[in-house]
Amino acid sequence: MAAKGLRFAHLGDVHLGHRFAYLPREKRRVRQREVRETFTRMLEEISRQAVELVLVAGDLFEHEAADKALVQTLQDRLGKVGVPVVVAAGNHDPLVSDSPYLAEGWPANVHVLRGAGWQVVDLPELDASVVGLSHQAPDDPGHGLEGVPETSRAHRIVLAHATLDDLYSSSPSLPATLQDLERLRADYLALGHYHNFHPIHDSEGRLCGCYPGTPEPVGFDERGQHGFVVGRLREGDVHLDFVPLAQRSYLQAEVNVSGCESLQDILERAEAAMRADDGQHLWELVLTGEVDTDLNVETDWLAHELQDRAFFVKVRSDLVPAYNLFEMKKRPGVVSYFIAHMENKLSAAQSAAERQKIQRAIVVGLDALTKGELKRR
Ligand SMILES: [Mn+2]
Repeated sequence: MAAKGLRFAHLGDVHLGHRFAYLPREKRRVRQREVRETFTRMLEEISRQAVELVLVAGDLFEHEAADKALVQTLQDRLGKVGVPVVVAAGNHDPLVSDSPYLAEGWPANVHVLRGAGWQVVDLPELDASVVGLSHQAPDDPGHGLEGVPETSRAHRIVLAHATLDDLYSSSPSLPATLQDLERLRADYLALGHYHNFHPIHDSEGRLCGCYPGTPEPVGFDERGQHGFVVGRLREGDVHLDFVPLAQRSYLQAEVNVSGCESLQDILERAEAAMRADDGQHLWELVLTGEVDTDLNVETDWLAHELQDRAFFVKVRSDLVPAYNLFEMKKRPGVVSYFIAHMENKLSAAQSAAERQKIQRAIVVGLDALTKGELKRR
């Protein structure tokens, strides 16, 4: 007899309690409230979608921010979902001794993976098993992929807060390669840790899991759509629908300011780059190009002037201040010697990063030699 299909929701990295340290205080409160609101809307949407199982792939909340009220809210809301909810702890909500996951009061439908090592939540009514792993500490590298239990139900789901090597290579969370994960023979890989939605395909190109990403984005590298996924497993096939939920987006624009002669010019180009925005989002503007060394590009002032055009604006400078090297080389003495010396280094440079570093060194050196001052460049 063919196994019955399984309809589930997969979410992760909600980061309830995230501090938004880069925002001014009143905007921090707004974003913290929006993270909570989006979590609530997500659970309402999950109820509407009539799923049979909910998978929470870690970083549901941030441990430092987990007060009694937050824990109470989580227990209430997850209890009301009414179907089994399986929760793996991530690096931000690890199972340390005072973890709220170890407190009393979790409803019977919420199965937190509370042990060390790989564990199984057996769900006979769904003919499914969830095999999962929780972080025991923020920097827990995991137990590797040895000793993963066998299961005999029709649907085998693997749930973990884990690093897939090519995505997050610097992070310590359970590093794994696609081949490692394939050895787990999961019908579905419910992963968390990566904050942007990222589908996972097996070596034959078939969809086999995903990172749902943050439902409400929390950082400037979390661009694009944010929400959670509703999935369907049927006879070994995975089908996923992404459900967008986020209230605000993180946007980035490169602003080429070459030729600008004043801060006002730069401001106008930045405003033009943001024209499409309805004023509700969080922007990172990256200034690029070359400007005259006498123009002091104050990124803080620019950000301040742009603040009422969006929810929040941050300005970063990748500018290369430009000296006219051709003219300056004609001067006798140490300046032309310095330029010739650095140009030799430039032509021997092995990478774009090295060239950029040398170009900055030329500017800093010329500041010192011609103006007698060292500026932050
Ligand atoms: Mn996270």
